[in-house]
Amino acid sequence: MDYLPPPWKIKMVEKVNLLSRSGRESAVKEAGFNTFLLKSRDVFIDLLTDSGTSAMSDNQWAGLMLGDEAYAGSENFYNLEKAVKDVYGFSFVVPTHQGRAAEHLMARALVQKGQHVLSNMYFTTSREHVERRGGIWQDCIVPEAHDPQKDKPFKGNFDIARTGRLIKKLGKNKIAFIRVEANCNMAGGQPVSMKNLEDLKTLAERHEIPVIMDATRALENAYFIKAREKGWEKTPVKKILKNMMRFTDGITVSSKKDNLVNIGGFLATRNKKIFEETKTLVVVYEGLHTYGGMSGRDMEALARGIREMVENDDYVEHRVKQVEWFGGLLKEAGVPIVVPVGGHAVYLDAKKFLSHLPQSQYPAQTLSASIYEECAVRSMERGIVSAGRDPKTRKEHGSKLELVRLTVPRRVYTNDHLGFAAEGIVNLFKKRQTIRGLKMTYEPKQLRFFQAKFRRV
Ligand code: PM9
Repeated sequence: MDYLPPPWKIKMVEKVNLLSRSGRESAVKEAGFNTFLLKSRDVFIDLLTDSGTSAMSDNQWAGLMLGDEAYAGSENFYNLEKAVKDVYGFSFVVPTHQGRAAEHLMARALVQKGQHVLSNMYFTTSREHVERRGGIWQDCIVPEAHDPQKDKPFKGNFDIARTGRLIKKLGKNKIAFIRVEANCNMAGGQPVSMKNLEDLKTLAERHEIPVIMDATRALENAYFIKAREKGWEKTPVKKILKNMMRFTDGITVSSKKDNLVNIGGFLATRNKKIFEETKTLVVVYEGLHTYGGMSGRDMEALARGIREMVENDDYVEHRVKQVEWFGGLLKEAGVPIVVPVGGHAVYLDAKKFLSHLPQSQYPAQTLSASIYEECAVRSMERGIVSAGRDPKTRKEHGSKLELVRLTVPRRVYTNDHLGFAAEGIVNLFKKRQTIRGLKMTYEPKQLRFFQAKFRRV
């Protein structure tokens, strides 16, 4: 059978409200046309993010009751440590309250002022922490990643030749670490191949540069390797995931995604020096090294989520295929999306959708606000606003991609919900010429996309 229905059933539900058109217009205006500033109660279908929005299983909820809230040495920490070791293969684990905290510790431990970090493609918070250390970020992703219409299986791959040239030019001492993001978010949720990971590690090892993976969505990446890379078709996703980790020296993880919890994160490594440094730092910035900002019950739900995501391949297969199905509805109707569809989200190509708007009028921000007005569906801008500014020169980083992300939370929405969202977006596409652009009226200094405000041009 080709079609796999959700390998779970619904035990509890949460009511949502559908606000009237005029109610939505006032709500988004009040939010400064920034979907981050909308109130959750005004949103019918929330595709803002897959971060912390998963539905936990009965087994995870049961785990919450077993929280050991001791300040030190909580039983739940050891369960978490064991789950990370079994599933990801790392012996040293530092818990953090969420992903950016793991990035913060890693950047503090590894980056000296003036050093570079080479990445396939930046993530907002990852780059911010490196730049705060005085580091310089360099994207080295394959060129096809910048072309939303190019249908290639591994658009998250590193451009190995360019990376090699940069290492030669800069010298190994000028490079703090290589950061590879699995299922690369800003590129449209695009995976990295096993071969690319292996080539990257070989190159890095030759120059003694550590490779740190952002493994936030490594499970979904592992599924793509199974589905698309020769030689891996018959291997369980659990084994593929562990094999990916062989080509890294450590990982940072926002557990609010793959790991199926509402809060949490960790970093893990096999490198004793990195472990010692980050373990020292965690007590300064997060909490004791056996809780790192999480409660005991949160760590228990996380330990269970990590095991659950790889119990068999059905969960992740359904997850990725549901996102693909949603993208297919839009593509068939002629709506421009990034292809192939990513692991966690469908990305609309706002440059094409609103081709009458210049990038200075924020097409992706505009489209995201208009989708909400049209059908009460919340999405996220992933374009020039998210790209932000260089902290020194204050010049805009700029962005070749101008995307709107429709992110699918895990185990939360049925295909009915996604069908409703697709229908609203297709209707909007038919009247796209009537949509006016935006002007920014308030810009925060850092990570501006979270809080910036706009008005209609
Ligand atoms: N990602 C997302 O919606 C939530 C915040 S939006 C800026 O995609 C990666 C690849 C992420 C990520 C968060 C983080 C930070 C690190 N790496 O949000 O701090 O996608 O847990 O993780 C968001 P935390």
